[in-house]
Amino acid sequence: GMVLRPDVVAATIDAVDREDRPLIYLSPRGKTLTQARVRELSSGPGVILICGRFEGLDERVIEARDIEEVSIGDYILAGGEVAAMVLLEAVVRLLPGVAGNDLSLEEESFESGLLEYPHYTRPRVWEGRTTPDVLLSGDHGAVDKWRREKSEELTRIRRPDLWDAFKEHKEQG
Ligand code: 4H3
Repeated sequence: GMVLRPDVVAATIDAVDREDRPLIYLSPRGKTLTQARVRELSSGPGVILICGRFEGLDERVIEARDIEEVSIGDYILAGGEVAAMVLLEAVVRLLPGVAGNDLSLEEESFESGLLEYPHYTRPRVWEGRTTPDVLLSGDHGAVDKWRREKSEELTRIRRPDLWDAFKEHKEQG
């Protein structure tokens, strides 16, 4: 099949002023991107993203330029570009000054290790469905407790893998 030539890819990499930024090749062979890795990348000097098409890069340039392979999940795309945009968006939303980034990041899914609790807004009743009374009670302690319980229940039911990891982590402190 078609493979991108190592000399051409190396010349491209060598023409970039990359300082100490890691070279990341979006590839289904890579370690799956996690929020922990996203957080690390967001606190670093930046990244250089390499996107393949066809059968991707020649193995030798991956070795010679110490390219890290990262996957966004277990599926195949026609090219790495959309995967690169996924990584970019995940990282950029954590940068200081990006809209909403200081408000509630640590209470979101994966930062806590739990899935996010359900959200509600106006109107209080919509198509016969009501917002849970506790959320309108003004009792912040009760609201926090309800959210915590919903997060744990959702995680247990939908993501037993995350739930097991969460419990493991809690036991160790
Ligand atoms: C990344 C890239 C899936 C992912 C990708 C992923 C095409 C890489 C080609 C391109 C190679 C085949 N598919 N899961 N596809 O992150 O250049 O691997």
